[in-house]
Amino acid sequence: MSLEMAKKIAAYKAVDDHITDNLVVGIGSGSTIVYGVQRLAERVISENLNLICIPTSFQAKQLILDNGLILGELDRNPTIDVAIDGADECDVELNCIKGGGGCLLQEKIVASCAKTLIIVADHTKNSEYLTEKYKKIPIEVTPIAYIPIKNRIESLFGGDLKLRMGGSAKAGPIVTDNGNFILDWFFDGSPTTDFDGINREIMMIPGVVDTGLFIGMAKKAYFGMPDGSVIEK
Ligand code: ABF
Repeated sequence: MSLEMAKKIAAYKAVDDHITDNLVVGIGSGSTIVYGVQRLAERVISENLNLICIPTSFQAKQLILDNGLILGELDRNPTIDVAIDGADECDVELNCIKGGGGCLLQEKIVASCAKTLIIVADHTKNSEYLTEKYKKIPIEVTPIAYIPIKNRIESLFGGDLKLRMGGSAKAGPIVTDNGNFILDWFFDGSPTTDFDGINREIMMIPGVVDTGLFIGMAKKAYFGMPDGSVIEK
């Protein structure tokens, strides 16, 4: 089974397990959630569901509009019933690394407003511990502070932080939907690394807007497997 199909079966199962009528739904970013939104649109039509969808990025907003779903916003819907989002890596305790697509801040805000956060991914995201497979932790920072933040984290925890640049050679740094930079922290953890403590310390550094460490936030994860099955944890 292709990786795309693995993403699709995970997303479809999560939507079918958690979406009912009259819900406010957080819509994540990335490629797996595209299938989740497709399934939401199918069910809105077939079951005449009333859903309000809250985006986690410009991409998510376009996905909601392109699929004919009702676009909501946190101003009107500060409490979200269920958020469905992708991840770059998910460990045995459902802690995640997110932000590979640079949308981590709004993803974390939406996740924090949700009663339930559901992760949907293909099997390559399923790990024993964070950084087992996905070696970089995105950190969104205020542009003026990226060097002092880089220096501080490297001296506190080691590893190497790199400013995320645009696609072409001449491109400058990536600028997020919120006007910030992303530092990718290349860090090798272990099963015993205290990512919760590390996250709290990094969040205290002036200029750090947020991190891609989603610790203790997800309630359930669905992984599409190569054999066509979906494992849940
Ligand atoms: C988003 O989903 C990001 O946090 C993460 O980088 C991405 C994973 O992308 P994909 O679903 O394409 O694997 O939520």
